[in-house]
Amino acid sequence: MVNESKNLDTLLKESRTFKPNPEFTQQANFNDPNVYAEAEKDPEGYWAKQADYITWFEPYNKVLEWHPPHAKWFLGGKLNAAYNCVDRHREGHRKNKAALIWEGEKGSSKIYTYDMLGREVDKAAHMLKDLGIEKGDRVAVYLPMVPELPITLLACAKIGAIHTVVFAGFSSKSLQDRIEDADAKLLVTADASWRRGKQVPLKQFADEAVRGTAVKHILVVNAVGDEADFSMKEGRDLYWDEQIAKASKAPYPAEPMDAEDILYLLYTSGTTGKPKGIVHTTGGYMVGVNHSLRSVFDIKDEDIFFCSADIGWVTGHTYIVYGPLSAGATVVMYEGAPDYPERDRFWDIIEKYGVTTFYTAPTSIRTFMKWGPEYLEKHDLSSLRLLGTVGEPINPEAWMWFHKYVGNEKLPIVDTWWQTETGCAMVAPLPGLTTTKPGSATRPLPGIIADVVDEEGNSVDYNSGGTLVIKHPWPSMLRTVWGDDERFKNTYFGQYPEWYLPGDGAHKDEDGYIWILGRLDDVINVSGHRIGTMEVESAIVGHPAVAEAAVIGRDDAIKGQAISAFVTLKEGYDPTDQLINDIKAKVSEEIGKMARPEEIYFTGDLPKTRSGKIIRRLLRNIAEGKDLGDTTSLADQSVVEQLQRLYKG
Ligand code: 6R9
Repeated sequence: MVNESKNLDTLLKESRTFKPNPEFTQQANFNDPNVYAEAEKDPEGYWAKQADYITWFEPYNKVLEWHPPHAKWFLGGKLNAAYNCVDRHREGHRKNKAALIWEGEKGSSKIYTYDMLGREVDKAAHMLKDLGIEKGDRVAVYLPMVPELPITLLACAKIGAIHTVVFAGFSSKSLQDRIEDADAKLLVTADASWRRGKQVPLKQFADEAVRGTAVKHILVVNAVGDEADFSMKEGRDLYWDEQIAKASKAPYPAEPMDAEDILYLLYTSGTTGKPKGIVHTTGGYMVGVNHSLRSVFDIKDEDIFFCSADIGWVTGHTYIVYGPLSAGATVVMYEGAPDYPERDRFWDIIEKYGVTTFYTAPTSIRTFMKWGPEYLEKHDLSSLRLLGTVGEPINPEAWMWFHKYVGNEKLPIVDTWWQTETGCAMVAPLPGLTTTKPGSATRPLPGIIADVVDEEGNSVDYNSGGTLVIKHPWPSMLRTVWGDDERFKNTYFGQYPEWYLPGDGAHKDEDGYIWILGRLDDVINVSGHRIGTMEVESAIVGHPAVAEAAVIGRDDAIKGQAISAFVTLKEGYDPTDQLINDIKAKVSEEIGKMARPEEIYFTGDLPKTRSGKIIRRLLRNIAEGKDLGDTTSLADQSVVEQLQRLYKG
C-alpha cells in the first residue's frame, strides 16, 4: 500500500546523524558494543541471560524448541506476570515507591505505590475468582484509560485468566466480534468515558455487544458517575465497586503459570475482513518486554516513564503495563486527549510529574508541530532524558522537531519498529551505543536476527529495498492466531517457511541500517493504528445503497495515512452529501471512528484488471491528486475517464 519511491526519496535525502552522548553512554545499561556480536553468535544463550531478570517460581529446563513456525521458549519454567510486575517489588525496596501515576482528563490524579497497586490487584483477583473466572478463561476488557484497566489486566494475569482488551474507540459490533471469537465469559467495561469533555456511552455499546455471546456478567467500572446515561440488567450486570468491596482482602497467591501458558490475546487487523487474535504467552513475553525496557529505554529505578499510547493497543500493553512495571519503574498513565483542556497537556504532565522518558507516535509529533512550539516553551521539560517513537515510519522533519523542541537538541531518540505480533521493540537503537539517523529505526536489537530480502529471500544489497524478515525466533513472538493456526502459518510463514514475515517493506543503507517504508499488504496505518481495507470495505458494502467499494490509504500530513473510499452505487441511488455522511457513519458504527473514511468518491465502476482485481495504485493516485500513471492493465479503459471526473465528498 505504500508509495515506496516517494517515501524513499524523502527519507534518503536526510543525511544527518546523531552520535550517542558520551555522558549518556557512560551511565547506560547497555554500553558495550560487543553485545551485538555476542548475541548473534548465541541468541539462545543471550536470551537465557535476559531471563535472569525475571523471577521464576520454577526454573526452565530448555531455552528454545523450534519447529517452524512454532516456537516454545523457556520450557518447563513457571512464573506469573503479575508477580513479576507487582509483588516482587512489594517485597523489596520498591514497596512504597510510586508504581502507577494516573492523571484523569479532568485534572484529578491518583498515585499507587507498588504496595497499594498490589492490594488492588489482589482484591480484583479475588473478585474475578468470585465471579467464576478460572485459569485459561477469557476476560474481555473494554475500558477507557482508568486505573481499573491495568488493575484488571494484572488481576487476570495473577489468576491465570487470559485478557483480551478491545480499544474503547471500537464500535459495539467490533467488540462483539472479538468477544465471540475469544469466547469470553466476562466483560469488564465502564459506565461511560470522557473524551474532550464529552461522554462516550461505553456501557450502552457493551449491552449491544454481548447479545448472543457467552458473556455471563458485565462488570461496570464507575468512570463517569452520576452524569452517565446507562442501565444495569439485573443478575447479569454488576458494579466493580460493589464487587471489590465484597472481595477478600487477603493476599492472592499468584498462580504459577507455565512459560507457554497464554497471557493475553490482542486482536489486530489483517488482509481479510476478520481481525486476528494474536496469542502471547507468559515466559517469553515477559523476558522480551523486560529486556527492551532495559536496553532500548535504558530503564533505571529513578525513571518516570510516560507512554502516550492507549492500553487498548499493544504499545500500551507492553510500555504502560508489563514493561515498566516488570522493571520496577514508575509509569504515568493519562486518561484523555492531548489538547484537553489546552494543547500543552502532555508538556504539563511531563513537568508536573518530572517525567524522564516520553514515548509517543509520529502522528502526535506532527500534530504538536502543527500547533507550534509555544505550547511546550511554557513548560520546564528538563526532567526528560530519553525520547521514543512508535507506530509508523517517522518522517525526518518530525524527528528533527522532536529532537529540537522536546529533546533540547541533546536527548537520544529511539525510533522503535515492532508490531502487535512481535510483543516488543525489535528494530531500534540502543541509546548509549547507536548513532541515530532521523527516519531510520536503525538496527535489530541484540538477540534479534532481521534482514531485508528480495522475493527469493536473498539479502538485498546495501541501498536497495525489499521486505523485512525475522530469521530466528525471539521470546516475545506471537505463538499462533487464536483458533486459527492455519492463518498464522499462511500469514507469517507462508512465503518463507522458517522466517517470520512482518508485512513491511524496508530499505537497507550502506551502514546496514534499516529504513521501514510501511505495509506491503492491504493494511492502512492511520495515526499508527492498523486498519484492514477489507474491514472498511465490508462495512461500506453493508450500506443498502452500495454495490461495491474499494478503500485505499492515501498520504496524509498528520495521520501518516488517511482512508479514501471509492464507491459504486446500486441502480436507483444518487450520490448525495447525505449518502456520504450515512456511509461514513456506517463505518464508525461497524468498526469505530478511527476507521471512518476521510473522503468518499462515487464512481460508475472501479478500475479492475482483466482478472478482476481492483487496481488500488490507480485509486491512490486519484486520492493524492496525482497522474493516473500506467493504465494499460485496465480491463475497461472508459473507467479512467469516469474516475477523472469524480465527485469529491
Ligand atoms: C507497535 C505497533 C505495527 C505496524 C508495523 C509497521 C508500523 C510500527 C514503526 C512502524 C515504521 C516504526 N510501525 N512502528 N513503522 N517505524 N518505528 O505499532 O504495533 O499496531 O501492530 O502496528 O506499524 O507497519 O507493521 P501495531
